[in-house]
Amino acid sequence: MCKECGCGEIDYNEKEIPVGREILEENSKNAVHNREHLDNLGIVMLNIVGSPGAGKTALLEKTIPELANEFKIAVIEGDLETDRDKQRIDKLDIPCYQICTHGACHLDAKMVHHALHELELDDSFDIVFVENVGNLVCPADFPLGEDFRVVVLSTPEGDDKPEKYPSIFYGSDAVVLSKLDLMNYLDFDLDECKRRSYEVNPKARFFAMSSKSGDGIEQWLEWIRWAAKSPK
Ligand SMILES: Nc1nc2c(ncn2[C@@H]2O[C@H](COP(=O)(O)OP(=O)(O)OP(=O)(O)O)[C@@H](O)[C@H]2O)c(=O)[nH]1
Ligand SMILES: [Mg+2]
Repeated sequence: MCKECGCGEIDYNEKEIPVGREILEENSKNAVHNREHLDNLGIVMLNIVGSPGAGKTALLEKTIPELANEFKIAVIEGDLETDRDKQRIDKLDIPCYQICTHGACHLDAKMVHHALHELELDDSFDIVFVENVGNLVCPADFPLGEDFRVVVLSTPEGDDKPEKYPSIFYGSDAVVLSKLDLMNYLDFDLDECKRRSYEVNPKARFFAMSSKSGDGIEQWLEWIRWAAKSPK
């Protein structure tokens, strides 16, 4: 009921906090459980978030072969439908489990818990990459038990995104600016993007790279090597 005029319309200012809070609390508990499970096995988990098409899978396709001699890696893929991303990761010959959310706009810790068990991970593994559902908003509210969250932003999305979607940048440990090879075709200001990212989250490392050409990948790989040995 609308409190402003009593007209019987739904008052969209009313907040149904208890239900939302229960969901988030349940997710937090499951995330803690995932973290304990992985800590016991000595595995570091990275949650890769970003808009649809930002280049998350391409980043994994470029990154994993570079690290395959140093670390044992598994991947959890998240999409609304299809196992297309899993099919791409399968070509790297590493374990991969596809979650289909059938409409949900983000992964939650319970889905990832199930995937971790399906992958039958043991203490021989070092890194699990989770590619979240393409979305620059909702995954920010659903920690999965990861050690690090990485947001992938691509140059065609525009250099203003850290300011416009601050919550996902605020809680991330690293920002990967992808599709650097396309920058000169776009009105994209790299320095401005970096400044905006640091303004929203001074702690997040910023890497500019191209998964196509490989430009800029070395610093990103160095950070992953550090992350793999520095669980939170
Ligand atoms: N030129 C260029 N194209 C890229 C780069 N990275 C990804 N792409 C292209 O961008 C498109 C989307 O890449 P994906 O890796 O599928 O993006 P994604 O974020 O995994 O997409 P969803 O899983 O659907 O959210 C594909 O056509 C890629 O080839 C890059 O660094 N440079
Ligand atoms: Mg993908």
